[in-house]
Amino acid sequence: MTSDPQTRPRYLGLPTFMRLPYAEDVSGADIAVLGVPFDGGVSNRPGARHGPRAIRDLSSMVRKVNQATGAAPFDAASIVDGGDIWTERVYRLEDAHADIQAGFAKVREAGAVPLSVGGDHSISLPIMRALFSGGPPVGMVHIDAHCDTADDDVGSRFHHGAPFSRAVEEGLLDPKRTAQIGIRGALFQPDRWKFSYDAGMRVVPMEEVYEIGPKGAAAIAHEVVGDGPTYLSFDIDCLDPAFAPGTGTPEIGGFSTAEALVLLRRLAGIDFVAGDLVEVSPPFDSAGITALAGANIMFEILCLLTASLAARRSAAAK
Ligand SMILES: [Mn+2]
Repeated sequence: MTSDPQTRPRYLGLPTFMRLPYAEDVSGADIAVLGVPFDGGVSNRPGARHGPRAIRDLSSMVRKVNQATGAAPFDAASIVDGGDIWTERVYRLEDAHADIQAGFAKVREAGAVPLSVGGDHSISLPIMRALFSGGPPVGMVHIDAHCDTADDDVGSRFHHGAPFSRAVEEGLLDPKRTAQIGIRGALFQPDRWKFSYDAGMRVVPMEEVYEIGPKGAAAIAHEVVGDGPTYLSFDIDCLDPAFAPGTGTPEIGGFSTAEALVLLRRLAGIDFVAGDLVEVSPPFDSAGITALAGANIMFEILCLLTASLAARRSAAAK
């Protein structure tokens, strides 16, 4: 965060994510927050391409210190707004994904930890390709109303309901170290998320969360991902539509924002190596409710990424 609002009002100037300095070249930064304004993988209601811009605007509300945990990510790490990773080939899903992958390959090369702001959930696949190809498959805490492990929908295997089946098939994601939390909603087929169960992912349906609470769900996540490198994927539709109306595939009976904060804060200690926040769709939003939730959840994810980075550095120094 570049400026103290006591000397420079928060509404002033061009809105970057959380008023961070903009850096076209992210080398030298510990963490880069990046917009991915692409929603060509949406199965029904579009608009998430406008997510990064709306979240940049509302994120000027975010402050420096996490009152609940004491974390101060902007003091603990060098964090920049790396701008948007975008594609010129927006009309062809696979080509657009290739462009997104190329953009994140540069981020990997620069050595910055990315926090990506979508965009629809299909972007997680090219991001994972760029970050994890050639290495061991990563674990994942995935918070969402949907498992997103479907297969072909109207002729595509790369839509926003399928990134994680593809990521497993491509050896990027370890299903046995994957927890999917908040799953709910009616289905087209009873075995819609068969891939998750067959592959050994730990699916935590919302019904289970009602029983064990967000603390219990976080405990399961810790158990499933263990100590290894882990990706955090947060789909804003995990929240109840009362708290996040601005999304493409809302499902009733979800997390309140307060419960999501409890869940995220309880994930501290996991070795998060990158994260994304997806599916904020401003055209369906009201009064910026969803973008504001997204901006604050980004802040929580930054707190987690910063702590993980510090833990890795102190382990490496020993
Ligand atoms: Mn999703």
